[in-house]
Amino acid sequence: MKWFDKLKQGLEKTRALIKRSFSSISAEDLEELEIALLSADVGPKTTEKLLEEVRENWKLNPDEKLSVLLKNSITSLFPPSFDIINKFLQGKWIILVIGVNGSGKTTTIGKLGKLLKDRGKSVVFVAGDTFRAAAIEQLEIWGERINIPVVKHREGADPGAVAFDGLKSAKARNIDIVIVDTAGRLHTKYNLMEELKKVKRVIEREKEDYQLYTLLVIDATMGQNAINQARMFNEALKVDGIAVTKLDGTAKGGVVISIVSELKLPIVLVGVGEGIDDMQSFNSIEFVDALFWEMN
Ligand SMILES: Nc1nc2c(ncn2[C@@H]2O[C@H](COP(=O)(O)OP(=O)(O)OP(=O)(O)O)[C@@H](O)[C@H]2O)c(=O)[nH]1
Ligand SMILES: [Mg+2]
Repeated sequence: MKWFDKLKQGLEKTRALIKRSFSSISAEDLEELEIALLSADVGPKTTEKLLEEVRENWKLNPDEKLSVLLKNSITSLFPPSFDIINKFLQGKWIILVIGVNGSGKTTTIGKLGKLLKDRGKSVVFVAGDTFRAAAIEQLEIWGERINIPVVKHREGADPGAVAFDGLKSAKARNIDIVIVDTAGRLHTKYNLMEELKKVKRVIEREKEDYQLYTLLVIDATMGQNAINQARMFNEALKVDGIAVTKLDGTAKGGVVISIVSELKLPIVLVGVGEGIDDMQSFNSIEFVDALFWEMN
């Protein structure tokens, strides 16, 4: 299936929610639309902002369709898109992948590794999740599938030490891209953040001519909880960009709009399935087109 079709299919439920609200609506009464946006997890703040803008623009363009007005307002929330893969093709990068357990970190690493390898980059994976049983093996399975080496220690080892070794081995072999997996759960959130900060410090200290990119992985099905997670990780670790996973099959696709509008963090990758080719760079025009597909 073509990428845009996958994205369209993934957004089907979110789209249906929004579409239904357009059936009987007047400029004064946008209540249905408000409910639809909230149900799609656009979030109260962003919903209010969008409704206000739609109302204003409707006054100026009373003949315009509501769906067009909403589409324009949503489009204007996104900063201009750029292709993160192109960015990673320039120079050397260490990509530190963080997020709560089950959000899709390891899967994202496999997919991203493949995208970069297909573009001619040399890649190494670093098994920094030494906490969860079988996490190392899971990363190794991805590595074997796409022929990417994995630097690992044994379960329970210090993730900072694994990151150190991963970098050392990448430098020695002149590898372009180092992708570091991390744990999503420790005994407490505090422990998790402290451990991740430590890993980040090791990387900062040892990176030499590599640039560090902190990629936060967010599960779209978490809806508005995802916003709180993103805020928490960003405060502790300063996130550079977000990968949104599991956009397939959820009606909470509006969370993408909410993240961009409320956190001012760029969404750079979007996952719409468990398969290796089910992830691409995020493009806001494409996202909005898929969200409003056949609505006009
Ligand atoms: N449907 C769907 N499933 C996904 C997507 N991305 C990841 N998954 C699934 O989500 C589950 C968790 O993914 P992992 O990559 O293991 O998540 P993780 O963040 O590494 O989890 P921990 O290692 O436990 O912290 C797996 O079953 C994946 O196949 C996606 O875009 N769509
Ligand atoms: Mg994992």
